[in-house]
Amino acid sequence: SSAGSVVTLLDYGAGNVRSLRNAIRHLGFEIEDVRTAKDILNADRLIFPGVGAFASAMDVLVKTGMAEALQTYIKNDRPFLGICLGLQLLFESSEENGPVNGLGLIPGVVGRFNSSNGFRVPHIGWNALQIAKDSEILDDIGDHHVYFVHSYRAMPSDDNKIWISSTCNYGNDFIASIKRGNVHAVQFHPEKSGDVGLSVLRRFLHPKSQGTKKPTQGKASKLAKRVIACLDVRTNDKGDLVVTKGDQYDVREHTKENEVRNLGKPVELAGQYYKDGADEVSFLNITGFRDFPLGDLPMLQVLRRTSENVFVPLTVGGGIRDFTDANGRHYSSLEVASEYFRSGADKISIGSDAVYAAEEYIKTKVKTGKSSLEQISRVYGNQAVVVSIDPRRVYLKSPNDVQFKTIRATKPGPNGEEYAWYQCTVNGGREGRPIGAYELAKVVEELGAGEILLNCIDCDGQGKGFDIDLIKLISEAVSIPVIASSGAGAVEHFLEVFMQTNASAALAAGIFHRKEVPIQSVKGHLLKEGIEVRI
Ligand code: 1PR
Repeated sequence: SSAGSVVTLLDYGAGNVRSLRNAIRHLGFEIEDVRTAKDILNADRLIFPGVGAFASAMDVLVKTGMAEALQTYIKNDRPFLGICLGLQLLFESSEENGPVNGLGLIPGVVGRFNSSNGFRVPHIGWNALQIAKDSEILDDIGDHHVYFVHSYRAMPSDDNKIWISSTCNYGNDFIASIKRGNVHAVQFHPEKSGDVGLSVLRRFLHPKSQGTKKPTQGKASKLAKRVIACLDVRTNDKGDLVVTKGDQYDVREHTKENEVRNLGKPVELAGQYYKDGADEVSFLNITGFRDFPLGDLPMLQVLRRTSENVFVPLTVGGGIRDFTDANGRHYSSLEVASEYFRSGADKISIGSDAVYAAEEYIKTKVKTGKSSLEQISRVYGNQAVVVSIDPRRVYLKSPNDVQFKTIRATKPGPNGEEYAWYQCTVNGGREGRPIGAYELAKVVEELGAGEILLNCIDCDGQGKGFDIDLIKLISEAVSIPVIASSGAGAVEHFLEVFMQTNASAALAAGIFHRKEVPIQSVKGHLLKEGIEVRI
């Protein structure tokens, strides 16, 4: 490889760095991995994507001598780009499981977002920046949105002012990027921020050759509402992995052959939705409850191939649980999740196994730390763990008919019932469980979920709109972000869910697969009605 087209990457193996590798390769660069502290000192250009928790990252850096090498490298003003935790580690200390000392290069303490006043934590999603000073790498951003996912942040102060190149507001102003000489760091994820994110990486990799633009001042921005495209994936009867779509979770055609409905190929559709402006893409391996995903390698292949070209966050769910195969080999849920992360997922989503964990916790009131939910969020952080809820509406004559949280139904039931509760199901809606969506949501937040994907079996595939009663109930019950899902049939339904509930994102499948409503029309409509979206 010719000098100048190589970038050194410091990856200590704690999460999904595949997307960053893909983005760097996409921009025509080769990657050299740091193996020892010396490789840091010898780098021409170093990227440090911090993943995982602050304390464990510092631990590795100190033990390997890399902490000292990084301090020297940065003090010598060598070209550096830190991402996310790679920004936070430059500060004096962090409150994350701490206080824990950082590299101490920038004055300040990294603290947790305060989830009061309706600001949900983690901060997940797209925000615009307030540019504080000229910082070559941000020149193309202007008022475009970039993608954040974090619960901790560094705050601006008089002591660190000279480092700050942009801030972002989420409840309070926090530091979105720093620049001093050749040293850059960003709290957002350029590798997950679409084209504008890639331009940040490009400007870091090719300094000066880009021509300088006068950076435009970003507008004051709220967290944008996200529009997510969801791909339900399974093997059809011929053995091909297809994107399918159910009608109240029934994915088979009502023909004599009764075949699995086939709406396209997963990698191609995901790539299309990225181009169309989806803020996120989710894959749900809908038969994961019976087909173990590590046996089902095509799904991992789908993730690997998708992450080569799709530079927005990817979530994958289905089959995350402990498993013993026919030969008696045991796999932990953490191994399944790790394999998904290594293959390019940014978040994993847990359905059935989270229901069992919540039931157990309600019964025993003991956090064992052993559930898939607890283990994965401890290792990868709660921002990486989504719980998918698959409830079914059950009408009641009186709110006292069940021990679960009920709502007064906006539309009465078939026999004039005025109340309803939302019963959780497992195994793709096949089995109802003795727990409500409300109870589940509260418990999984406590057990470490960072986000809730809220489906509704009654509305799924019906195109009549989201279940507003349900989404209101859950989004008011928790302080983590809630993704509204099931039932979108028109652009107005997205507006309705954002106007009437506290949902942070809205997900749809059928209308996008059948090309009835393009993603851009959804966003155009929201924008016109005054809802902030990423364009
Ligand atoms: O239980 O951890 O193995 O996870 C299984 C996952 O697969 C869960 O997230 C569960 O929601 C999902 N799943 C299981 N069976 C089905 C099915 O459809 N038969 N799909 C299924 C869930 C719901 C949404 C759908 C929206 C929007 N699909 O993903 O995309 O309802 O659809 P629409 O816009 O067309 O109305 P585990």
